[in-house]
Amino acid sequence: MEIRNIAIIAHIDHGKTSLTDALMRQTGVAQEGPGMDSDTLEQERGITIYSKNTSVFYKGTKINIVDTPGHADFSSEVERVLRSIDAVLLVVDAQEGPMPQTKFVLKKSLELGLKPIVVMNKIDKPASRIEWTKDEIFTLFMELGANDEQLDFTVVYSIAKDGIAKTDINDNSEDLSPLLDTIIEKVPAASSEELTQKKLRVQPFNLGYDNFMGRLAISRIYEGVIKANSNVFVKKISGEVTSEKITKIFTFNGLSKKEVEMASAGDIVMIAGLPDIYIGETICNDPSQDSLPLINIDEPTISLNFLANNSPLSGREGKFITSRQLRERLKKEMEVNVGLKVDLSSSDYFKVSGRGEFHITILLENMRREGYEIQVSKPQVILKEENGKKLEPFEEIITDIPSEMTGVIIEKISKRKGVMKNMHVEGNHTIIVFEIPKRGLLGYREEFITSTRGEGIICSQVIGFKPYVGEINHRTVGSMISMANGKSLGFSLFNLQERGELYIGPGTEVYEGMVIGNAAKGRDMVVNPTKGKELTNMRSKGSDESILLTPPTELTLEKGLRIMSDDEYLEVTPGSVRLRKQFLKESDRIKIKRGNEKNF
Ligand SMILES: Nc1nc2c(ncn2[C@@H]2O[C@H](COP(=O)(O)OP(=O)(O)OP(=O)(O)O)[C@@H](O)[C@H]2O)c(=O)[nH]1
Ligand SMILES: [Mg+2]
Repeated sequence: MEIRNIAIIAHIDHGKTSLTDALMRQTGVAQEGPGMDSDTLEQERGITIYSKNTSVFYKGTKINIVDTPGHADFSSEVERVLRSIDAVLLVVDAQEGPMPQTKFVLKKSLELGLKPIVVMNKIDKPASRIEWTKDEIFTLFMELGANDEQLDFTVVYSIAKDGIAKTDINDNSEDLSPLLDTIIEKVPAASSEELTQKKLRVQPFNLGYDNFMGRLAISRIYEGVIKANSNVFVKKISGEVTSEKITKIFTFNGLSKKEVEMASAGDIVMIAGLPDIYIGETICNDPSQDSLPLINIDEPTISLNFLANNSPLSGREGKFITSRQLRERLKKEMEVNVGLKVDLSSSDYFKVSGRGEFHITILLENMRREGYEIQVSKPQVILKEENGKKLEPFEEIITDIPSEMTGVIIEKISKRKGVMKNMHVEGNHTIIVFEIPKRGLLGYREEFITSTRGEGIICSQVIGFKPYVGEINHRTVGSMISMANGKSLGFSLFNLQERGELYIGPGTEVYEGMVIGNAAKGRDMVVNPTKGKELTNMRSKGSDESILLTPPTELTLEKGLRIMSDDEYLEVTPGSVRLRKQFLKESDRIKIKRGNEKNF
């Protein structure tokens, strides 16, 4: 059978998964109902977190499709996928036009010599700007140095959510056939008799895990035929060659996988039986064969410590609370979470490094749902040293804001060492591009949303390491810390709410050293949220019932990671997210601070 291998890439939310789901429905491999975003967190958040494979069949051809995540923290995953397919569908929202992620994934595709098919999606949106979007896409191709062949890209228009595509905007179309026909026509065939005749060469580009089968390698067969229960050699990245046995092979079929006895050159398969296999290694028949070119895996950019929860409230909600259980869980995570690194060398804390705050948030959310209790330290940006020079990761950010806010935003971003690269006005909006050290950006999103009153859009993308720009100090609030154990009372919260933003409401269990809010004055303050009104025999006016409390700010995982300060932990349990000081007693904190000053 003929095979085509494609990946669907785009900025977040431009419609990749809707398109993949619609392609599966039209070709009959999936019904209405849950589609590719099958993970619980994906469904709740409405975004793709993990890249996933599927295959559809059309006019006697098998089309292997990889649906990729759009969020910037998972972009390194996209890069790996691009190495293993032959063409990309670049989905672009017909109203928004190209966005930062569009630029990033297109750049990677062009560098790899891929010829994108542009799918202009959401043409049903009343505010869609088809001609404008087309021009913007063309400009972007030019800017990114596309060659003549790449510049001559095909555009297909679509309404992915309704399963409709057309090659001419004025065509009438009821389904996705125009897109499927374009794929068959434009994407090079992956399989051929000649390739199948060659000796086996297979390369994994993604990993999976199954409790019974162990590690799974999602791989492209470049040459030859792979068979279940066969002996193979694995050429490792280190240059070492190991002898292994493949136990099972699966091909993709809609949302499910099909076990097969063999598969041949051009296809994408999932392989079981190789417990130590890793992305970019070469699986072959004969150790003298050449390895396939390596696949780069992007380095993590932030790190933080995970430790067992030792707060006074630990163990109330979780099933797994010891360091040993934490270690086992993190070890398991490393099986599949390719962008993640965990240092297990210490026995009581584990340094976890990842691609961004969101990458870490997803791991924490999964763990708390499984019943873990964890404490984490503040995420720190990972610095690098090259030729004696200190380097740090930089991001490009694009902000789209109402024009009257331009001054405020530029000022705030400059304080965080952001440098303006480009600015243009569109109607009553201004679009500004900055380059900023990732350190400066940490925690900025919350502030951006507040300062634009939710009307601004901000997107970012890591662009690489650049020289360290010196200290950045932008924390403007302190923490409001409880001095007491007990339940918070409305009366005391009423008095405290004027001095900062509270994270708790009345009747919340608190402990000494727990952070219950921020302190607007900029310095930490220790307060007693459990203090009731002094009792007198007299009944006065203004009793507790008439107290008006501002609703507290809910502390989510994301928010907690962003706003916490260096000497705090975020306490994460199945039912709660709390902030606390690492040293719960004020006297200890003072001692530590004095000690630090002495050492200085
Ligand atoms: N109006 C309109 N909305 C669409 C269309 N296609 C998708 N959407 C909506 O756009 C939103 C995002 O769609 P997804 O398919 O999840 O986008 P995605 O690119 O996979 O998103 P990530 O994987 O998170 O990057 C959903 O609410 C869809 O219903 C379309 O053709 N028209
Ligand atoms: Mg998606």
